[in-house]
Amino acid sequence: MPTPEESPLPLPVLEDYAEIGPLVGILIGSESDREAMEPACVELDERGISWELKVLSAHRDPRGVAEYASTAALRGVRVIIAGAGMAAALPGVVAAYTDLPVVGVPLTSSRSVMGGLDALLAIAQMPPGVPVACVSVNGSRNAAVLAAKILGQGGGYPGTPGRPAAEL
Ligand code: RP5
Repeated sequence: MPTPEESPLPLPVLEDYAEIGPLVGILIGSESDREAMEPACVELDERGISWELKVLSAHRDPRGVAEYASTAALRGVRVIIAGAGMAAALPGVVAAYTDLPVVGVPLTSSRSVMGGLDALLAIAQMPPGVPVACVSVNGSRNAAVLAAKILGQGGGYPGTPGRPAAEL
């Protein structure tokens, strides 16, 4: 049994996440995805919506993805946009770790199958109960527009005190 100091994934201390985060968290599976997500950043900037972008791979850094996704809401993030190519697990894994809405962006790369069909299916074909909103291949601008629309909704999340799920 490892001591807390030896633990490969130390439990987060609440104070570590007390800072106010941006409204939108943008994740990409690789540095090579950055350019394709630029339209989302521009769109959010034009709308005056705060955002952050982090490179976190569901396959290469699953613990990092788990920590980001499970603590994002604590920092004030309200929507997560996740872009990935190929076996694009990132949006789905993020959705597994958070109740925040997740918008997935399937991306093309030089090794994509059928221009990004691989990533499109990987993101859209989520199992019941764990939804990811999926935009078009390389549709990062639409992901930002959708995030803005989500942020524009009032009434809180279903099940929150102001709006019980049973009344929806
Ligand atoms: C995916 O594999 C990434 O999202 C990226 O689109 C693709 C290729 O990644 P690199 O090999 O360029 O890092 O996980």
